[in-house]
Amino acid sequence: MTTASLAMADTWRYAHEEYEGDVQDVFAYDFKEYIEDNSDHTVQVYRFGELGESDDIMEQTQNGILQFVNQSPGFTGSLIPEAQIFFIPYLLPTDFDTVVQFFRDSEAINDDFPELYAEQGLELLKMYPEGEMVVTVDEPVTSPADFDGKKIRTMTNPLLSETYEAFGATPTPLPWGEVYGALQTNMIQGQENPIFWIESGGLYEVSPNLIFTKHGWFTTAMMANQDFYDDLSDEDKQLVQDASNYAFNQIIEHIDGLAEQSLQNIQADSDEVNVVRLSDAQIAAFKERAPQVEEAFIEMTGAGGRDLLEQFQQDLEEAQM
Ligand code: 6CS
Repeated sequence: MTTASLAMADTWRYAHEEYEGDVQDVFAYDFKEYIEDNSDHTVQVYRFGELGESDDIMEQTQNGILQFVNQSPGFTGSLIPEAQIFFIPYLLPTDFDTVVQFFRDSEAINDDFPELYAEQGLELLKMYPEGEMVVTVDEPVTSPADFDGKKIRTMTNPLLSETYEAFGATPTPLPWGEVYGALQTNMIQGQENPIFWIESGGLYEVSPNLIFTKHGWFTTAMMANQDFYDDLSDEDKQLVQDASNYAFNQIIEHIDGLAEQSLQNIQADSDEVNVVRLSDAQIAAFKERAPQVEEAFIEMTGAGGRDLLEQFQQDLEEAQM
């Protein structure tokens, strides 16, 4: 290594919301691998809890203490209201190939969202799906009436509360760190998450009815502090973009079949787990409540949100063709 290249070798700090081997961790390590294989830079990855909750790592990124952060729209929704679009139920299809195609090609995802994140000092690098949402509850739920009186934990954005109210439940927003304990002590009776996370966080141990409602996908987003990104050389900007694309392609391979494998692991570990796959007729009863959530989204985001939703729907149609 020459002195010149040594002087250019930086250590970039990158925090995400999950544990070792989870989807965001795999993405972060793929990103790190690409950067380190193709430059003199180093990426230091911080996992859940090392630097605080999701809101803490976002704040640290906006302040420039961290260079990269992976924060899910479930939490970013309070900062960027439009990011709540992912919580309009039954907007995204559950078919894997369509979802992947959508994330690859969508104008809303790849052009509109970067502008919204830029307004908050963030350079959005990738949005990607982690898995289909599954609701875990203390008792089997097959209709909105079954949710009556049940406190369901939501990530901390107001639109997701609207969704669970529309579904007949009592939404209870909580940061991740409080979810297991709240289920264990019956302060809440359920929550939603992709299966790999239900396995990884041991949620099935304290919330054993797994309800496949088909109402959405857990989506996440990886971004950089914008001042940091803007100050990079053109070469390093390209490196960061290429590393993001590399990690995205790797993660799509990683999540293909992951939910099925995680469900098998859960069932091998516990006899208590009860899988409830809602029929089309049962799903229809939840789906017919989606329009009120869509209206709430537009109320929260105005004309910009309406345009984004139209673009989103057009992109979805194109992905389904
Ligand atoms: O439910 C949550 O809060 C967490 N779920 C996932 C899949 N990733 C991180 C997030 O904090």
